[in-house]
Amino acid sequence: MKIGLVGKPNVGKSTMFAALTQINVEIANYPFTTIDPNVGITLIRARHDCPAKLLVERIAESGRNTDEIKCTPRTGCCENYDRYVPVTLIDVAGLVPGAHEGKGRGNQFLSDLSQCDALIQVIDASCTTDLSGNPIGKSDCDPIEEHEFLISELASWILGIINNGWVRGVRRVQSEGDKGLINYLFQTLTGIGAKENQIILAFNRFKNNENTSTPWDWSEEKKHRLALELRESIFPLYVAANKADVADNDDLKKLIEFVKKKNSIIFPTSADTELALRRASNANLIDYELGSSDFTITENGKSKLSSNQINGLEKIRTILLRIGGTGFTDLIDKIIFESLEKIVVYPVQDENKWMDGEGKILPDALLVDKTTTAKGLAYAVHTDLGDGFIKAVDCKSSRIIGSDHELNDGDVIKIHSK
Ligand SMILES: Nc1nc2c(ncn2[C@@H]2O[C@H](COP(=O)(O)OP(=O)(O)O)[C@@H](O)[C@H]2O)c(=O)[nH]1
Ligand SMILES: [Mg+2]
Repeated sequence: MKIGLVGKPNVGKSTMFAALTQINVEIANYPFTTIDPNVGITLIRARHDCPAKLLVERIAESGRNTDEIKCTPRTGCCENYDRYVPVTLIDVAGLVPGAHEGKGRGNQFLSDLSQCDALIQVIDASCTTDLSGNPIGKSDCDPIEEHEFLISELASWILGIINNGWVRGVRRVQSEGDKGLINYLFQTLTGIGAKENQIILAFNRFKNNENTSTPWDWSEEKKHRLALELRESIFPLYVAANKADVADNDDLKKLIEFVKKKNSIIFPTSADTELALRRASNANLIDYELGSSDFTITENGKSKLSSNQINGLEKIRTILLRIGGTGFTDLIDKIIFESLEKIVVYPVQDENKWMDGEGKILPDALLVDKTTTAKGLAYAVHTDLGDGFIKAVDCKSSRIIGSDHELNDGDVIKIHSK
């Protein structure tokens, strides 16, 4: 699962990236935080207790000792049965007007973008920069325009790709009908990560309002409308209304209403604030729970912080209370679990002890689509496991489940395979 942070320069993408890829849940053995200067891992909390809790309860009920029963996540981590799973973040710098024609860091920008499953547009809701990111002082800029500009830029990029060879490519509609067009789109867009079902969804939405015959005669405007639908399917776009700490409330409200009307997700955010809080938390100066709208200064903090630093933190507290938290935890949680409809499931090798072959308890927590079947999970773990699939066991209920059984959030699954 990869989420790209996009937006014009100076809106706070890198600050947000730095804040979210700092792993600030208490763990010793997390293998990596940053893979690349602009690729990192953030952790999101599953919406259920780690199944280790149930395991401990069952073992305790049977009168056995539970001291050694702790989950051992291979990736992510677990704290007090809050299970955190990794999501990759990419700081996709370089969006400027004309990026789709290669302006700015145009081509690098587009290849970074191709890897993403979803995008968060970071918008400067405080309106202190122009469309190219130059500081302009507080002005009557329009964050909605900024949002629409990105949507149009992304569609132009997609249009550029499908237009290359269009007339010859869509000829197959003569013999194959709509299917020919869908195949053509899939073939040209697979390079930017498009899946066939995404293309079919986009095409069907387009077809609701448009005549899809004789595509070789379509105007550029009509193809652009198709590109807009394709963009929406392939790169769902969400919004962080950043610099909310200094934004004008009316501007913020307008933007939020606009984005919500399009059924997308938006939260007011403050990347600066989140970064400061996570750094202070990592240094054990404050106790800050992700997503919270307050924090406490630790004993260590009280002894180490200067009065200036304490004042700084109190200012941050005022901001936090006013904007109701920094917004990021809610934003990413809603994107992953509501909009993209992901669930977290736990494949194990031992259906009674919920261990892998090395005795690790609940080592893997996988983020998969909520329509994932038992066999689909087998494939997600390993192709061989999928190819040799015989049956699976729902370890919580000990019931045998077949290949087409759809999994639920929090399931612990043992796969039997040849
Ligand atoms: N007031 C305020 N400033 C912010 C916030 N997030 C980032 N900034 C500032 O905005 C400027 C640009 O941030 P940066 O992350 O480099 O933007 P990028 O070009 O989009 O990567 C820096 O001076 C940041 O400190 C925020 O939430 N509030
Ligand atoms: Mg940057």
